[in-house]
Amino acid sequence: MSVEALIFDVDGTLAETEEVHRLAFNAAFAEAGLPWDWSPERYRALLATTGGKERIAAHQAGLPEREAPGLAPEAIAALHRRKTAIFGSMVEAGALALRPGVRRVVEAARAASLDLAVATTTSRANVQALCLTAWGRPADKVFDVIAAGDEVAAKKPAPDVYLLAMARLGRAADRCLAFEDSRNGVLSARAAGLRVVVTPSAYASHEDVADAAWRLASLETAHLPQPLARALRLR
Ligand code: XBP
Ligand code: MG
Repeated sequence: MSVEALIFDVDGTLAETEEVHRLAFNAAFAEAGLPWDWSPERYRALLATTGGKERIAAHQAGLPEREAPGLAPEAIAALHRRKTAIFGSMVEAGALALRPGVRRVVEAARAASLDLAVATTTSRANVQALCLTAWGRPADKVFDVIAAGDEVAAKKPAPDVYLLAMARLGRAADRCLAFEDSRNGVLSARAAGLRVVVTPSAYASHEDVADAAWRLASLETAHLPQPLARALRLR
């Protein structure tokens, strides 16, 4: 297996972000005077819709008519901008840590001269916040390429964001490996022709990720499949 580039999902893969996203959504709702407070169970169901704006719209669409506030797309976008700002402050305050093994894999990939990319549904601002706190460096100093949700026509499980990452890397799918945590992410990467390493996140632990080539508990060195460990020169 020839591996020249690693392409990482962010939410759930680099860090267990979804609980922080949930709290940021709820804080933005409270600030806006909306009577919405997503429980972990409700949020787990809502994660079937990728993208924060799309998730808010899906929630509103599922409410009985008399309970729906009738938020137009611009109002949803403004609410989501506030949620992104709250999420950024929470990350800056130390709400997130990298998942086990992630730091070592990224360091080893650099040392082995592999390219590093991000293919995420979330915004560039959120990737930046995570990189600044977890690595103490801006996102473009950690990753060679960043492809984010609002830069593509269709979010995961569509392949668009992975295709964009590969186009920016200038690499074909058979030279890249995708890292994901969820079913929608695995479907997106597979639709782009990529092999996938999946490390299911807390919110995605129940999902069917059988399309991934490898399912691991984490990216700690002991769990890495031989071809990946070899490409990273870890074993
Ligand atoms: C993650 C998401 C994101 C986050 C929130 O999916 O669906 O929507 O929950 O991010 P994946 P925003 O990990 O498969 O990319 O609110 O910034 O959209
Ligand atoms: Mg994810």
